[in-house]
Amino acid sequence: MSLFNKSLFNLELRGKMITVAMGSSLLLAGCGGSSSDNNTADNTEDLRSFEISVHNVTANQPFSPIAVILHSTGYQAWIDGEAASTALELLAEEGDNSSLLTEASLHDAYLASQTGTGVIGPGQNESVQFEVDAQNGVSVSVVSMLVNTNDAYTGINAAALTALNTGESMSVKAPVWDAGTESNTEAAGTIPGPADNAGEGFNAERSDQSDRIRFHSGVVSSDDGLSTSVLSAEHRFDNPSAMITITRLN
Ligand SMILES: [Ca+2]
Ligand SMILES: [Ca+2]
Repeated sequence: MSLFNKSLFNLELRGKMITVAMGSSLLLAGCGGSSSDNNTADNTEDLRSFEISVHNVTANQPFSPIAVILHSTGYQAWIDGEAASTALELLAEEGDNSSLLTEASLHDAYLASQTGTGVIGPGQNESVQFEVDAQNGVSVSVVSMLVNTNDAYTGINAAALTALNTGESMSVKAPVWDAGTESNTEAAGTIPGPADNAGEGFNAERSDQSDRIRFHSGVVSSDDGLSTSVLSAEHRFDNPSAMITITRLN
């Protein structure tokens, strides 16, 4: 089992655990005897439900299982131009979202999170739904690796959803980011996706010269003169790599 496949296996287990935990939370909310129509002094909840749908629009860059986090103001999965956290490095190099989700769950601004159920292939999409208490505001962050790269990822960084009315949607064209933690060699043995069978995922050494998050400059590929690249023209990408649609359900 390659590192990537092993990560997916662990993620699927984790996904089930998170789903159970969320279900329990919703059940407890329902048993409290209050509803959004009950304007008692004690009822300060502002329950809102959202659907987040991630559509892969690349030619041949499968997405690792998505990490989707709902939170109030203050949480950021990354900061442009600054060094990636180790949790983001793990996701961007190996597609393993477990540390990022754990870190988010410990943040004061955390509301809820889910992992995707598996890889989202080119042309495919996956949707997840949430119900959260939005009384302190609600934003969404989404992170997923482009697995036929060294350390590229896509997503949304703390997009505010508070102004969305019931039934309204917003769409985000998500660009590709370079985590800045691994050099973009495209070389055999360095890429966890299917373009490089059994390539290495996470390596704690920060071999990228910059060690800062920035827009990804794209892959070169063997078709464009990088003879040591395991990638070909079909692995190129241009922005956006994902269309992410958020709908407020109620
Ligand atoms: Ca890089
Ligand atoms: Ca590294």
